[in-house]
Amino acid sequence: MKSILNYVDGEFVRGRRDFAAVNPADGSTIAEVSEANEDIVDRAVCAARKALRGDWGQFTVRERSSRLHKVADAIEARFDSFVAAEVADTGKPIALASKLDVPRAAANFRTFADLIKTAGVESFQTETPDGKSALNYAVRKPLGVVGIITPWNLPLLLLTWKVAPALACGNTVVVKPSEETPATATLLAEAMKDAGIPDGVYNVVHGFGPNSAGEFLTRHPDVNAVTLTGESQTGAAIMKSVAATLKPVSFELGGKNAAIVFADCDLDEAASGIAEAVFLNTGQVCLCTERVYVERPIFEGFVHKLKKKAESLVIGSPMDKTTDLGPLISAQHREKVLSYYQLALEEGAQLVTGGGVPQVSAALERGFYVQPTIYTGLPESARCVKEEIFGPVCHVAPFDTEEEAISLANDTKYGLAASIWTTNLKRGHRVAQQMIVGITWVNCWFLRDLRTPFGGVGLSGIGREGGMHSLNFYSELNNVCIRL
Ligand code: NAD
Ligand code: 6OD
Repeated sequence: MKSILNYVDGEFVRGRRDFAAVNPADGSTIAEVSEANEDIVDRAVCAARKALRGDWGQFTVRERSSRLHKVADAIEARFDSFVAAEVADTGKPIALASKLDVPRAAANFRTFADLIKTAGVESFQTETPDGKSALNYAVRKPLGVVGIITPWNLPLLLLTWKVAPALACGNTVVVKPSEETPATATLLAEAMKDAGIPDGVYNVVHGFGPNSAGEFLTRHPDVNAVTLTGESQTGAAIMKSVAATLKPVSFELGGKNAAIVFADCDLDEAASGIAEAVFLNTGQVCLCTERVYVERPIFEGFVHKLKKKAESLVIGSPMDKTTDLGPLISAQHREKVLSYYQLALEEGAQLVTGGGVPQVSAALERGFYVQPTIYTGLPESARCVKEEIFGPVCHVAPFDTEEEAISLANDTKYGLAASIWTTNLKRGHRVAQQMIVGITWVNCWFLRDLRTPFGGVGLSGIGREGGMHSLNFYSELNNVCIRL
């Protein structure tokens, strides 16, 4: 059986006990993962602290940038291994991992490698009371040791989305990948070695959240900042854990994202776009749409088209290049999603399609598959309309006016993403600007430019990452004021 070990100070390290990594497509155990106890987490943080004082701390920005490009090269050189590891851990289709997850990991390193070389800082010439002046300018410095905690849905993409800017700013990191998907963070350690990243700069500790590696890391007094992508309640738990040491946090959390479809949209484009937004990665993307509001005159036609899209998705083995929909991440998550499928009916929903477990081949019978599912007819107060389900499911409801659509879309404690579907450009701008979210797409979804602000409002997060926003989170600015 393959072992997945912790990575501390350039060495692979075994913990005191193991837990199983399971392939969601067939329920088989693919590896034994070595859980980091508190001592290993402490060693990782100490190694990261020591590395700040070593070569890494002396590197020029140009040198750091060049090493980060080499990390991207090393990921590309191991492309097939990263894809295979990500597919086995998550059950996502190989086509998706090859098109999205692994290329984005390399792009994350290249983007921040380039950005750090050109990033400016503020400067002001200041008039002083005596009629003379002073010069103020800010100096960018690393925060120190950054604790990075990531989820299972896009494991490598989301890990590198934080590791790349943290390293670009000169920090060292200890990462705690999700217990469900430990493989690619560990493989990244090999890419770091190939790229000449000094030992101790990138460390990996495996384990769970509470009373395990996640909590040991976030409460460690020598960690300078914590960044999390995960559930909103995990953000709340980590906030408590960092409170005693006042660590800065950046949280990218859950969502209950809405799409608004106006009668003047391109109906085929909207149906395709929303099908992707609901079902990509089996609905396990924080940005996925779970609430669709459709202007009444096109409601029936839109539901019909979305149903056809859902029913045409190929459910199957993640290793098959034609598969659109893989399994959910775990048996436990499938129970959760199926319980919402049941709850929707109890809350009065009409089932348009799906609602259960699909027929799959004998080899996949122990996998965690569910059907892509569409409901209509729920009241807005229903739990299925309010709570994040994180599966391939949406509720579609009609609306009559633009104001009503805006109010329905914004009636949530979350605020991550929204999409607007209209051919009226003025309306697109007007409605988009009223969405209470971190990102609004018009006639598209999950179209990313890594320089733009990314984050959420309310239960969807604290802070923004992306481009300069990431550089600002992962650095301390020291303002220097010189009397001239
Ligand atoms: P999760 O919150 O259960 O776990 C995320 C990570 O936090 C894991 O590594 C876990 O071990 C760790 N963790 C859990 N409790 C902890 C604690 N008390 N202390 C320290 N670490 C702890 O999330 P998940 O189930 O892995 O991922 C799905 C969730 O993530 C969904 O809610 C989804 O919307 C959200 N998400 C958000 C974004 C975003 O960018 N906003 C992106 C991806 C996923
Ligand atoms: O594209 C990104 O940078 C990003 N953070 C995506 C998050 C997806 C959530 O599952």
